[in-house]
Amino acid sequence: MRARLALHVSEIEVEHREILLKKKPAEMLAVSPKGTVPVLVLPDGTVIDESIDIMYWALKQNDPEGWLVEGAESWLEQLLAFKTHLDNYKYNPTRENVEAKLTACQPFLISVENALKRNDYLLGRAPTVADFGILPFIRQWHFVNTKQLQLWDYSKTVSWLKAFLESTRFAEIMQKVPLWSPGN
Ligand SMILES: N[C@@H](CCC(=O)N[C@@H](CS)C(=O)NCC(=O)O)C(=O)O
Repeated sequence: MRARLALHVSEIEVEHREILLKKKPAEMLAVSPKGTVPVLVLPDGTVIDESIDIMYWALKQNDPEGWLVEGAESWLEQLLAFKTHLDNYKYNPTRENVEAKLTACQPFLISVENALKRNDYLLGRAPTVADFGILPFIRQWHFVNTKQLQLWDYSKTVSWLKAFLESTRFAEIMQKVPLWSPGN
């Protein structure tokens, strides 16, 4: 989602090959054996297979809305720990220590809420790569735990997320793309 957001704002045309994770095409694994999406293959054969790297690559080509700003990298680094706790929560089939896992997510969410109390976006009055790099994970968190955001009163975070989910850009990147197969 965040790779798509950056490719969208930078107006870089890509051949979008939608795949099924449970049926990864050999063509994808040949260029990126780790088997995660997204994978971007450049015309010269260079492979970029981390979403954050795709964001930065795209924005370095063209950054019409000024998403690349100082301070964004520090937010994106802080996100890593939150993402680990979120994944622990989401993918733990036994649901052991659910509360502890949720609590582990809290410091990052509090930082986000506090930043949004000061400004409309994480780094000021306009959204940047920090907002768009983080929002997809706040969306995931909201889906796995809608109640918690209300319980803890993260009202600024909820409004920020809602505006993102209702934005034209979000609607455009979420448009359904037919599954790719080698013949099409
Ligand atoms: N660090 C990678 C992680 C990407 C990732 O984990 N993607 C998931 C889908 S959202 C995936 O491809 N999982 C592989 C699988 O489910 O087989 C990135 O951000 O690009």
